[in-house]
Amino acid sequence: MESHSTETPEDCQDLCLITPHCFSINVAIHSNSENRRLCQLLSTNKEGKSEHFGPSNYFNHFTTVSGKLFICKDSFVLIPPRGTCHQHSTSSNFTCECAPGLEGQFCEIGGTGWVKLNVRGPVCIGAKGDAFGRVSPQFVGYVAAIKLVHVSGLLYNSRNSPGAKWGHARNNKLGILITDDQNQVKLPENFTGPQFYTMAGNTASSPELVFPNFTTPQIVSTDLELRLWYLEDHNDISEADNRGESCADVFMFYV
Ligand SMILES: [Ca+2]
Ligand SMILES: [Ca+2]
Repeated sequence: MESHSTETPEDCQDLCLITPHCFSINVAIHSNSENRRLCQLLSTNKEGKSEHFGPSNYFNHFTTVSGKLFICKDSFVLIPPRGTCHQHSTSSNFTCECAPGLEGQFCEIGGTGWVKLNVRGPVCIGAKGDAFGRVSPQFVGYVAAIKLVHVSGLLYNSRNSPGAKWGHARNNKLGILITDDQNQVKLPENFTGPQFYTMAGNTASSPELVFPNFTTPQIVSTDLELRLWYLEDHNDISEADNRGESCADVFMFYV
């Protein structure tokens, strides 16, 4: 289907994941002199056309399970980021430690629906001083929505204002922004700022803040860093009189 050269088998897998109709890959066992390996993207898998696949001295063949997991059929199993698998030293069996929310021998079960991102306690969003919270996906997949479930704390947007979970207590508008690691706003979609905003189904005091169904599901990987900001802190506008923090569990909806 297509040939590329990549540094690692994982890079080749990532290419396959974002290429429509790619169901399996061949990755050269040996790197070339520039430390790169031939990476072939294939539109079929071993089960589909087995006569084309046999043990090879040149390639490791990886195939997808449930469209998300890669398994090396001919030697060992692996694949972060859904889990890490270790072959037993005394047999050809192996054990996989799965990412949170996943299970199965190959970590192939689960990973759809709401999956919690923060595994070491809630993520806290401060009100000033660039006190954003950080969170990253636990595994690769397509994500269609994100939600925050309030755990504790309130944000105060001025000295005398009452507190709110997600924004402005007096007008009940929302003030949580989700950005990338360059502080570019990704959610809410079509955010124009700098004002507090509204989003159907949510208020500043809702138990949950749901950024619903993105226009297009986004592929996410474990090296993605999302930042959760209070709007005034992100914009560096009127933050000096702010106080408090809001702590939440963060979930992504995998499809
Ligand atoms: Ca700031
Ligand atoms: Ca303020």
